[in-house]
Amino acid sequence: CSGSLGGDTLEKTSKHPCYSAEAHHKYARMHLPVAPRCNIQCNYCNRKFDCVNESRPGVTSEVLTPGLACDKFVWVKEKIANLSVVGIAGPGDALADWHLTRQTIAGIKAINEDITFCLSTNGLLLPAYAPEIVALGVRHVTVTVNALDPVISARIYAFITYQGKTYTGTEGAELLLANQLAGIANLVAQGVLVKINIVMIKDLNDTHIPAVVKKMKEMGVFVTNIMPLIPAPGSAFQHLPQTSTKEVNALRDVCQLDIQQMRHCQQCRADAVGLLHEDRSQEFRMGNRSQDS
Ligand code: CLF
Ligand code: SF4
Repeated sequence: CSGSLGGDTLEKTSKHPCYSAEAHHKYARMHLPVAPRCNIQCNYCNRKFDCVNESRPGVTSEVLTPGLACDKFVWVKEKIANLSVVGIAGPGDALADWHLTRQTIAGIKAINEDITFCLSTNGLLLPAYAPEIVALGVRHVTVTVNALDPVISARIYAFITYQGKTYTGTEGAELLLANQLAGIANLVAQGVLVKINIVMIKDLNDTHIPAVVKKMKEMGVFVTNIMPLIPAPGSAFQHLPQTSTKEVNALRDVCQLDIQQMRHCQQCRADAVGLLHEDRSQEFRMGNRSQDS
């Protein structure tokens, strides 16, 4: 369905610094860290640190309530005129406490109708919330899909918690993948531009990634973003090597034949503010706000 993917969405995409390589020098994004909890455990993540889905491993400086997030949006928008995107990328999963993410988006929409919203998620709860996400007007969603093969996934995810039950091994991996695929299909069918993040882990999912990319292309996603593993301190993968830029670029070159590759990702913090290559998160801490007048 392209009915909901109107000129408005395309114009917003042209000003989205992650979805448009041209836009990333000109337009800023801000992440609002309103989603601290997660419903799965990736072996590369230590939840005391930011979500590796969308961030480098560093402690998010603050977790905000939806009300404070709206205040922060007003503050940042006043100071950064070219702010085009508000993203929710953890520090946990944007859908694990959906009511917080929903309230934040609804609150900001009431202040500024034109801002573009963006969500990043592991996808476990997409089948449950895709209709609401679309109804809220969100047209840019990132899903991290690290593998299709449940045997490989079982080595990446320690457990999945879903509807009050915890699943491990291939059982958990199959459940996560089924929900990711159903959620992505639902979003694509409703005109949402889906970006797929893939964490490249040497000797684990690296040779499998081209198959993941092909499947995502078949599903109609907009772009795939292969990112290097940054093993978070304290995580199960903390002793694995960080994937090099050279290795990531070589794999992107292979996958580029199937679908466009994002190559300018900065693996941002969950409270990142500014252009992608600048980190103004500390300048815009709510805790510092009283000194900024
Ligand atoms: Fe944030 Fe992610 Fe939206 Fe961008 S980041 S939720 S799509 S607004 Fe961008 Fe940062 Fe890479 Fe993410 S550079 S980590 S891809
Ligand atoms: Fe960490 Fe994000 Fe994985 Fe959750 S989805 S365990 S927050 S990297």
